[in-house]
Amino acid sequence: MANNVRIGMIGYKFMGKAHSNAYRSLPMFFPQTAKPVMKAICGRDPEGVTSAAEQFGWESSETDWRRLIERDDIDLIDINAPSNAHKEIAIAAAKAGKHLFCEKPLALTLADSREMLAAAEEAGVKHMVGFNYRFAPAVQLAKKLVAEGRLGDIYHFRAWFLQDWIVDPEFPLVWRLDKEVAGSGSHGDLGAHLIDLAHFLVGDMEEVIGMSETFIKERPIASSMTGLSAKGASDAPKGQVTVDDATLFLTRFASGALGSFEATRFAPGHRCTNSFEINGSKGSVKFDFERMNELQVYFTDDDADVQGFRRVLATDPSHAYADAWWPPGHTIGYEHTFIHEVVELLEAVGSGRQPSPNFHDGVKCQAVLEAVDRSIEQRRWVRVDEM
Ligand code: SOE
Repeated sequence: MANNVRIGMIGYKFMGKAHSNAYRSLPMFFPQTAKPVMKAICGRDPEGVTSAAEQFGWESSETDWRRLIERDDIDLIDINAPSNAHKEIAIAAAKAGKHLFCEKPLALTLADSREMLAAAEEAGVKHMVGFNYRFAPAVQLAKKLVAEGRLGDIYHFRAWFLQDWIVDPEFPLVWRLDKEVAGSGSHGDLGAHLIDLAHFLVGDMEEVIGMSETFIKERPIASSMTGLSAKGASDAPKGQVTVDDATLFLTRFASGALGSFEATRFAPGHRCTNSFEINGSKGSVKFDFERMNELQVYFTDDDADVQGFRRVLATDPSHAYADAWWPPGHTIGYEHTFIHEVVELLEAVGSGRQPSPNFHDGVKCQAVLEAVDRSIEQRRWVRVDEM
C-alpha cells in the first residue's frame, strides 16, 4: 500500500498538535501504511495558524475552513476544532467528497451526530472518530483476551476517568465548561472515552441510569479560548458553568454484563486516570492509562499457589503495534495512541475500507451519552434504543 492521503486539518491546539505529531511519525515507524501528506492546517487566527504550520510541519495554512474543504489537493479533512464546529464542517466536507476524521465527542447532540453519519454515508466517504484510547497496546490486549474467550463470560465492566484540572473555583470559564460549545462537561469529554471502550470491549448497552453534579456553578469569565492550564483572575466577572463537573451511571449490557462508569474533573491528585476493570468467569483484567504500557491480568486456572493479579507489559512483538516501536520493555506514551489511531485511519483510507472506530461508533456513543442525560432529567432507567 504505497498511496498518499493528502490531509487538511482544522484546529491547532492540544489535539491539533497530537494529530500533527501522529502524521509526522507514521511514515518513520509504519512505512507500509499509506503516507499522510500534511497539506494544510486551518485556524481562525492568522498568526497562530501560520506559526503552528511551521512548528508542526504543514505545507500551508488557511484561516477559513470553507476554503480548506474547497481545495482539490486535499483528500481528507481532520476536524479537531471545538465540538460545536464538528457538524457543519463534517457535513460540508463530506459533500465536497472529502474523507473525515473527527475528534470526539462526534457532535453536540445525538441528532447532529446522526446527520453527520448520514452525510458521510451518502457521500460515500470514509469516516473515523477519535477514540484514541482503543489504540493503547494494553487495551488491544484486553480486547484480544475478551474476544478469544480467555476471560470467559463477562460479568462486570467498571470504568472511571478522573481528572482534577478544574477543582480550583478560580479556574476560568473556558469553552469546555460551556454547553453551547462543548455539548457537555466530564460526561462527553471523559465519559465518552469510557463508553467507547465499553462498546469496544464488552458490546452494546441496553439501559442506563445516571446522576451528575456541577459543583462550582459560576467561574471567572476567561479572556480567550484557553485550555487545560488556564489561569483565572479572581477579579474577573463571573459567568454560569453550563455543563456537568461529574457524571456517574450504571448500565446493563445486551450480553447481560453489568457496568458502572464515573467521569469527573473533581478528583484531586488524578490527572488523567482513565481506568477500567473487566471481570469474567475465567479471569479479570485491569487497565490504568497512567500506567498505559501495563495490563494487570488474573486467570482462575492459574495454579492455586501462584494465583493473583500479574502485570503484563504490552511491549512484546506479540502485542498490537509493539513491533513497530522499540525492543520489549522500552515503553511508549500518550502520543502513540494517536499514532496508532492514524495508522488505522491511513490503512483504511489507503485500502478503501471503512476505519474503526467510525461515525457509527460516534453515534452509538452519543446515544448512550443522551440516554444517561435523559435518565438524570427524568430520574429513571432509560433504554438506549429509546433514543
Ligand atoms: C481533557 O479533559 C482531555 O484532554 C480530553 O479532552 C481528552 O479527550 C482526554 O483524552 C484527556 O483529557
